[in-house]
Amino acid sequence: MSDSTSSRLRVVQGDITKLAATAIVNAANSSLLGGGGVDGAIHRAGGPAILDECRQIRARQGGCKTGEAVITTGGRLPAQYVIHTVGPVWNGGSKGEPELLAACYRNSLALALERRLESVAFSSISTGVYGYPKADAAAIAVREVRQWLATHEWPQEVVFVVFDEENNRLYEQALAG
Ligand code: AR6
Repeated sequence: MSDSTSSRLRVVQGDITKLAATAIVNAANSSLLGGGGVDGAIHRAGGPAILDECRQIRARQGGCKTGEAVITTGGRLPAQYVIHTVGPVWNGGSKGEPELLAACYRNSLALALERRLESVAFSSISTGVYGYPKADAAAIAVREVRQWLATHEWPQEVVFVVFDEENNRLYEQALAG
């Protein structure tokens, strides 16, 4: 990794709803109608404007498929936008989970490029209720974001927001490797 790429990438431990990034990335589900985990926290903190826009997207394109991403307002969040991506449910690893998880990162970054978003903060997609093994998920997240930053100017900065100590350690390891 070049120095210019590593300086555009960091790990922060805490609540993603408090982060003043240009966009934060939500671990949503295909309905786009909200749920528990980070999704629930984002809708609670951001208020009803986010769900309103999710409903409009649903009406237009029928939700969001696994591996894809859509963008809405951040409502009352410090972040301007929320990118909603739908991670794969872990099902043993031979059902295309790694490719789908990688697609979540790439498709979210593609939205950031399209809109020239300065900074994007990712939650650890699929590593909660969806049960993706955390070390493997961290390795995929770091690999995809590094590859993207090495070849694209936007977003200018990416933050991995980890909630728990275990993920913090795993991301630090993945970034050091
Ligand atoms: N800030 C940052 N990270 C968080 C926060 C927070 N406030 N809260 C939880 N995490 P999950 P998934 C971490 O379960 O596995 C929802 O119901 C958490 O520790 O939120 O992709 C959706 O509607 C974990 O590492 O998402 C879907 O139905 C990570 O966020 C389903 O869950 C992701 O955990 C998606 O499951």
